[in-house]
Amino acid sequence: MPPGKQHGMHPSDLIDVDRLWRRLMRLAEFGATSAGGVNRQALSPEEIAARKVLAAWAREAGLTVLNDPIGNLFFRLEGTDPAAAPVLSGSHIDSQPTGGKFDGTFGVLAALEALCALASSAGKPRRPVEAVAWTNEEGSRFAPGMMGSEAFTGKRALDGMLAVEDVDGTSVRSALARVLAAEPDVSGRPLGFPVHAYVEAHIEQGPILEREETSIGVVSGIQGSRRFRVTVSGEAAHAGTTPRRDRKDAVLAAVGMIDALSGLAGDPEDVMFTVGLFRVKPNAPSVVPREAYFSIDLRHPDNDVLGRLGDAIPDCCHSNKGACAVAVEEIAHAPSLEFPGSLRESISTAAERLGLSWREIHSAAGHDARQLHYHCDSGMIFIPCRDGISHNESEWTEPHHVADGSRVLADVLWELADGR
Ligand code: HGY
Ligand code: MN
Ligand code: MN
Repeated sequence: MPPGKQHGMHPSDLIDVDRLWRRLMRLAEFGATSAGGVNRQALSPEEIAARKVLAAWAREAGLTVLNDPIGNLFFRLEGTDPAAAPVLSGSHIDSQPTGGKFDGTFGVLAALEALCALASSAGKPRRPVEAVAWTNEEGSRFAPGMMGSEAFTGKRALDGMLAVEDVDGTSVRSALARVLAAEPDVSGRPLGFPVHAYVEAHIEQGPILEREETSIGVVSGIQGSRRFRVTVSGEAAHAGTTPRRDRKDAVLAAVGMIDALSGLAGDPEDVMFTVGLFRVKPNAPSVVPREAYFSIDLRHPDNDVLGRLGDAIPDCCHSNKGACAVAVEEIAHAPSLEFPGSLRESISTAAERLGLSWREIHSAAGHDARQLHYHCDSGMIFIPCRDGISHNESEWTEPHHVADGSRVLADVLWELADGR
């Protein structure tokens, strides 16, 4: 019986929107950039500080705070049946280097708000309900991303993740040790446990909901993605004395590869092809580059297209290497997926009961829900964001969208925890 239902109330009635908005703005202070965005990269000092504040808010509401060996952070509300597999909801608090205030953070704080609302009420759900902040969803500092949810679901082994280093040579292992050492008062728990269902609330990171003035996106699925790293090896030489015919210029070779890959990707609208990271060695103006290292982020909703294009990448690089050498490594491959209809229906029914407009929408962005999808019934709730902008310091959404999304989430979590 939802808290207060005997008085015709629903969990969504207990959401404190002002508190949620204040907390979103407070968390944005950790890693705040001068342009109004957030640079709170995974396992950074900024993230350690933000985790402390989240844990304090959770404890204020009487929730139990736990972490696991990859640093996922959980906030648990006990149910009347503590042995039952919990309902889980959350997202991530790590950001891109020039990220926004809401990507990930909205999902973590909306889940925490739902738990605070439920904890403040008289009733208790049958199942425990937990909020989670997954470690390193973005993958901007340590690649690939989604380390927390992949380790939790067993998709990727923890040891391989711990060895990954950032551009300064700091390993996940050492950065993670600092995170866990900073929260001695947090109980540890093993990696992974059975979950009844997972729901993630997130800004759309696209323009559709805002353009159509629709309040809630019921996410039908997530498009597939493949991530590669390419290392082009040439030879350092004097920029003034070395004839171009004798050079092994890694940057010119890389540029040729990227141009050819862009042509391979074909239809500019449909295939998402991005080279977002590009590093040069020795990166000196008067030295012919001996190495170029770049990322490829390839996405498409059709797994066959994703397969065909991704499989063509190594040959395309090799056929454009010229006098250089090239190594192509695929670091992540996540197929396109559809969320179960049952959860989609729970979300749309909750939106309708709250009198909110909704529509089904496919996620072009990746989320931790894509990993949980193979662990338990999973679903996502989108809210509009201004001009569809994200992974950008001007990312924004409105308090009423935050209110709508968190209310739908609270009712869906309660239904999952107390009903089905
Ligand atoms: O890249 C993504 O789709 C996610 O925002 N990390
Ligand atoms: Mn995100
Ligand atoms: Mn993101």
